[in-house]
Amino acid sequence: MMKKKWWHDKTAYQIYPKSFFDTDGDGIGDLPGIIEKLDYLKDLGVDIVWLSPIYRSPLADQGYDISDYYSIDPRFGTMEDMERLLAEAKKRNMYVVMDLVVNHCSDEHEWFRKACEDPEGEYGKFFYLRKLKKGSCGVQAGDSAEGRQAQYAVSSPDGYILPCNWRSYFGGPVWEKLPGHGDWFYLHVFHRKQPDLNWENPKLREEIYRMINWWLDKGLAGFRIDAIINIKKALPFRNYAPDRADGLCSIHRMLSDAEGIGAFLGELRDRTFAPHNAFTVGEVFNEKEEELPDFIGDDGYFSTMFDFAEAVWGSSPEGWHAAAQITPDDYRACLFSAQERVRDIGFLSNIIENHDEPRGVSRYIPEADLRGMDAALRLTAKKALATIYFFVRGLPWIYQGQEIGMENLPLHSIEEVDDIASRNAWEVMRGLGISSEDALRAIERNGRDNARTPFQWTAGHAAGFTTGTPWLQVNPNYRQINLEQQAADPASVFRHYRRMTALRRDPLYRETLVYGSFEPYLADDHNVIAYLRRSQTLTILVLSNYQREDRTLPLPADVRKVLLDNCTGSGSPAPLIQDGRVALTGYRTLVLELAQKSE
Ligand code: TEU
Repeated sequence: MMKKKWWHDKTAYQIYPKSFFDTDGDGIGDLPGIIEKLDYLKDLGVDIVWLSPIYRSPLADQGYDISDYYSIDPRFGTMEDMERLLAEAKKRNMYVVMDLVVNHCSDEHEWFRKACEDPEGEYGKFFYLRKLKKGSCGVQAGDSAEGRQAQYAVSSPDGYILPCNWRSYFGGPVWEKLPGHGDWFYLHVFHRKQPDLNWENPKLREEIYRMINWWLDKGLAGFRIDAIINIKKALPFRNYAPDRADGLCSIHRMLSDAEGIGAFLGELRDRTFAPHNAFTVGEVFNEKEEELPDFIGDDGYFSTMFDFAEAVWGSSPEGWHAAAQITPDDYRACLFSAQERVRDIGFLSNIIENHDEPRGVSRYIPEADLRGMDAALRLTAKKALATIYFFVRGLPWIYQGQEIGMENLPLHSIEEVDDIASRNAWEVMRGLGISSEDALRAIERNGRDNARTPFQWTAGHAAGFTTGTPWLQVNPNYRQINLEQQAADPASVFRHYRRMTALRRDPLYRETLVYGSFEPYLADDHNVIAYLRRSQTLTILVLSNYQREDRTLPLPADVRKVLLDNCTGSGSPAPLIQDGRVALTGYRTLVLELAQKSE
């Protein structure tokens, strides 16, 4: 039995500050806006709030490129605002975690500026810098290891042979010329304005720990930890067989070779998080199977980590145009395999979307279904998805706007797109000859702007997000989808989320919903997504007819009580339960308390 932790029975929420609520009319969300909305979040049933980065930044990657870890970017507010937010959250028994972005910093950080001044000095060693030579690439030097290395080598546009042929997550080689130098280059696995920090250097690690402790001493409850698996590179730098015509290979290929990240993560935990009993959630892709207990076990590197099984399903190394669209059965398989994988090792953090992903309702409800639905069925389907992910074992996260069923943003031209990942995907697809129409559709389905359009508070100007001009366009559906309208509608997605958080907190059911076992039900039944949560005293069944067609489904035991019905408030008749079966209309989803087996 895992050790009980203070955060296990909580509900968490991710705020993307730039698009949450703007109080000074500059079209950018800010800290005073978050403070103003704390009561809204409390009423929704939120306990833990993660803020995407608000540190000083040039916003080359929307704040995931930090130029000063110790200050708040003036666009979002001041350190006084931050301290006020911490105090106001505390008054409401809410917990604030910030984004910890330490695989890289901004190229405008003073460390990097000093590295440019003296690449061989102390700050040059905070990064991966290499003095390179010109030469010819692709030389065939036999099939020796060196030969293969040589044959995959790539060079910079001006002929310098690069230390490795890895491709940045945002496209192109991971090596960029060091500003002010002709033959010095620096590594960046993300954007060229995000130079990687050299975690092999203990002096760099000490600086990072000092900063983390400074923030934890301020009263932060913990951190969401950005891209952390990338801090351990497979060294020395080596080439891998290219996986595209650009001669480069995916970072994931290198990460599968990287060994020993635990030394860094264990030291990080022991020097910062553990002494503060901090809550931490790792953004971890590519972890190795055997590492799971080390990552999120009782004394793991992190308290929890996100389940990305559903988010990464169907992605293709070729590009966004080749990504497969997930079906309900695929979604169920991902959800269940993630639960099976973690079992009693620890707690996953469960999501249907975040600031890097498309809107969950546009991804996990089949596009054909969603398009053909009338408004009522659309609502039912959104609440079905909400119920299914919310009650699996682990910590449920709501991403801003998810609670009102915000949808993907329709696009008419690449000019509308802000996201650097989407713009890179556009170049890749167009370079492969994909039509601009198909490339734009692929960006609509996969782009990060989908989750970054302003929160839709009202049907008024700019959806009530700002009195000015929003930094990114508001989704044109804001008159149909906004909080003000949904708060007054008992059948709305918002009111359903509020019922879900209330059920999770209900003293009668909390123990079972938090610590109960997870047991798939009807796991092979096409378009049915159902599972049991069992404790010593209670059995709860989550049962979803996840399709448009009606279904009558068998029940594993007598029903004692309908705890939640995604058609509440919609005028639909109560579900017909008789002879051990339940009749469910399209996307009807129920949470049922069942008679215990012994009864
Ligand atoms: O993302 C890490 C990451 O690797 C994936 O989310 C994905 O590869 C990336 O979003 C590109 O599509 C984190 C942050 O969540 C993301 O917003 C940042 O862009 C990235 O790290 C760099 O800090």
